Amino acid sequence: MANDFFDRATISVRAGKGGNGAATFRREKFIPRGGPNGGDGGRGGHVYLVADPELNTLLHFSFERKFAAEAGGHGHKNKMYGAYGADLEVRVPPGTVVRTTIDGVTYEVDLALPGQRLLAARGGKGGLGNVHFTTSTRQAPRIAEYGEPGQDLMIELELKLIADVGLVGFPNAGKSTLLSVISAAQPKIANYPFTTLQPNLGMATVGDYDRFVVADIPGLIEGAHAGVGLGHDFLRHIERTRVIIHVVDAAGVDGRDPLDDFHQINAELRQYRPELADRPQVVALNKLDLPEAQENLERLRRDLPVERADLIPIAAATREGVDLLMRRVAERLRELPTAARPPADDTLPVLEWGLPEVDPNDFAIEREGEHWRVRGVKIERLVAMTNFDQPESVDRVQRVLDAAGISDALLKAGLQEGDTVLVGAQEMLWSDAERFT
Ligand SMILES: Nc1nc2c(ncn2[C@@H]2O[C@H](COP(=O)(O)OP(=O)(O)OP(=O)(O)O)[C@@H](O)[C@H]2O)c(=O)[nH]1
Ligand SMILES: [Mg+2]
Repeated sequence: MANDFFDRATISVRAGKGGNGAATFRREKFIPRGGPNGGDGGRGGHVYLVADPELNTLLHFSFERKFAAEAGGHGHKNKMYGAYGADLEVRVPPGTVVRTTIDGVTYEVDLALPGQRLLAARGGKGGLGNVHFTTSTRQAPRIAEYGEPGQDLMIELELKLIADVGLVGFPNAGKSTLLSVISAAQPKIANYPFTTLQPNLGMATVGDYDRFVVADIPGLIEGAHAGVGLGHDFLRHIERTRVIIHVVDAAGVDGRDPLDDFHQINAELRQYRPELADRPQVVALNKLDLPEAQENLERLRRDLPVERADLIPIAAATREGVDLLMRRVAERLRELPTAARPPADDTLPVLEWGLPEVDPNDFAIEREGEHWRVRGVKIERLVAMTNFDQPESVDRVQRVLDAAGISDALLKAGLQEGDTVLVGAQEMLWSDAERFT
């Protein structure tokens, strides 16, 4: 929609991988191999997105787009756990809508309130050390898990900008021309009234620090408050602006008197909503390049009920006076008490993407070209954490596949000697004699 103006960014977030579990053994005198004592790996760091009231744009993401949390530390001998990977917080302005796509489904979360947090990417679990794998028949397990990979997602951020400054005036006064010279916006400009049919927004920059969003709305005419012309629909777009630039055609090109124009527009604003007429106004006396405007200037300065500092002659078409106008607007914006920003509330519950609940034991078997693919939360995690160089770990996967009914389901589906089964990124070869290798 033409009246929406968004700041957008796409970032990638990667949570930390879990640390690997250790497969170590106690050293004892005279015993070449003591009991297993390998500790677990630590969990990888999560990535959170946090709504920070100090921010109001997504501009900082043009400099940095990739975010990765720390990996968990590996487990050590003597049952020492690996350290947790540090979590990472990525700051966004309140009001940012964030989206990601997981397994073909798009999820959306609105970080509306200051302090709201989204667990955007979950850190991987630490791998188990070999202390967990002793059984009565297996005293010296050479099994330790790898850490689980962290979640890795592309996230789209979208922030709806609200105009700080509204341009009002009669049709043809030069509002769109002004917007086109103070921002990158390219609104249609033409020498007839009602050129602008939809509000346009642009980001204006003044000096090094002041940036604000300016809305150019369709021209107002007498009766706009009551629905005449196009202006009425769009008056609501200036309701939330903090400063109004009132553009007056000082040359009276269309045969009206600029002083009347000024009073009429303010009367429309007042009738639509009295507060609008009281909003800080900077008046741009436009088309100063025309002799008629020069002639009117002295009278307008004398008769307009506007303070001298807020009455600025310009020629939008040649940019004359435009810098001065914008500096004054920036000044007025700064004078206003910034709407007290609610402080960040850190007691809000942490949001999640809201993925559907699934039974981790559920699995599904699909064909993938020549191969078979097994999907399932638990089996995929197990395989991702398995060190296939350890024969005992491979045995363990086989046992889980059998116990979970996955082997039977594969055989029933037609699995044959020599077929390849894919689980996550792992390829396994089925051999009837050894089962998986
Ligand atoms: N001479 C002169 N003409 C100008 C100046 N600024 C705008 N114009 C002309 O005035 C006409 C109207 O300009 P727009 O910017 O389209 O006016 P608008 O206020 O957006 O008009 P609507 O969208 O119809 O409400 C165009 O022909 C512009 O070229 C100026 O500083 N000097
Ligand atoms: Mg216009």
